[in-house]
Amino acid sequence: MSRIAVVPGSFDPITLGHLDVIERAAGIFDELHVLVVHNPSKSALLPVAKRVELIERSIVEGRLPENIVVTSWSVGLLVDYATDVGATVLVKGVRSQVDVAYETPMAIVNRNLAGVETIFMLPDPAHAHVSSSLVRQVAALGGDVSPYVPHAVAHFLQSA
Ligand code: COD
Repeated sequence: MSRIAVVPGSFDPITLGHLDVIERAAGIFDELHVLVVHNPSKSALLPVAKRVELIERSIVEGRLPENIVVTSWSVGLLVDYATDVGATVLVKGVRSQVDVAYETPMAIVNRNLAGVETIFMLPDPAHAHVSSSLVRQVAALGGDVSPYVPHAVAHFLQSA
């Protein structure tokens, strides 16, 4: 049986922390869907289509492995997308107890709603302090974001 998982996120923009989780998860599952989800509680910097494009360009710097699908979702529950594509697992990176506290209720509700399990993946310590909001802030103030994001994202933000 083929194991399909979803890595959901706002990815506004994708960071080296996200990328590390995506590339490790792609080595564990037969098929991995990287899903840009519109999060209405966050004000977005980038349109969803640009976030998808930057993820595609960032994964193995533009060479998308055959088992990775990058797409977006804005209608309904996250588990509806997972069920539609036959995924049984959500993969979430957890950097701290704050992330665990935020993710745990969603993991329980997603299992109750649709039997979809959530796996928490610890970050590479080199990227554990990185977040999209930090990147947006550094970029807005004219700082160098290249230590925190893939080349494609740094190039896009610094030429925008
Ligand atoms: N290293 C490792 N992991 C990281 C890092 C890093 N440096 N930075 C972020 N992450 C993880 C986050 O902890 C998160 O798991 C994931 O990467 C995505 O992060 P973001 O910031 O891009 O996205 P969020 O936190 O805005 O999450 C958006 C989701 C859509 C994934 C979330 O809101 C969600 O799961 N919503 C569920 C919607 C739903 O169906 N609700 C009803 C039932 S719960």
